[in-house]
Amino acid sequence: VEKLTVIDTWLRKHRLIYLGATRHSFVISIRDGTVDFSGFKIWLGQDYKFVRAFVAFVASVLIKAWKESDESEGDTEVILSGVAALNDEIAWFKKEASGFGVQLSDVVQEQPNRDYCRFLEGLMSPEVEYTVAITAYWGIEAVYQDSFAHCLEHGSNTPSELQEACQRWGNDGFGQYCNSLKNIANRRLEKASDEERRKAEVTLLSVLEHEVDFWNMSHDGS
Ligand code: HMH
Repeated sequence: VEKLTVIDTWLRKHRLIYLGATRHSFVISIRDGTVDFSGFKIWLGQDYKFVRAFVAFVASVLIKAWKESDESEGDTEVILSGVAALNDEIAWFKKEASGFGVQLSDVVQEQPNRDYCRFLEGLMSPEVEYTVAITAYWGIEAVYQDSFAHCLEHGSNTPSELQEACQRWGNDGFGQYCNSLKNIANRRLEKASDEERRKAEVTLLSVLEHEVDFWNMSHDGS
């Protein structure tokens, strides 16, 4: 019997919390085609603001990887490709916003988004271990990958206007990217102290909570 990785153990232990973030009612409404386009536009504007802070966070993870002289040469390349992808992502947000008539310069960051960005800022501190930061990075990406892939699965009824957004995070290539992040995080977590592992677990749970609050901005009620 194969031993479960640290992350797979956590995903079992916190399954309902994980599903709360990846099968949120907003995501389900995209998948079943009942989504309110005004909610999608809110998400678009808010996520654009989030991604700008996320770029700085991913850059901070890159610095942490670089500072670990062991084994992390492959890690820095994986993280760098993530930074490069975010460059395209920002261009995509601008194009998508203009298509949906969302004026990005007018978007005011809502409180849950501010709270999430503040949380990321905390993780950028040099005091936060690489293992904790890379686990958070994986979690943040995995929630979008899992959520949007669900909107593309056989039997989904995602509106054609939203297909491109779902493809952006739901495609197989991005799924493989998330898997490389997961492998890095697992490798580090296996070697980490109990205390560091606990910190990473708590941080992952905070990520999932912030993701739920983020979806709630576009789909309040439930
Ligand atoms: C809120 N979580 C949020 N926005 C994103 N763009 C990502 C995760 C990236 O996957």
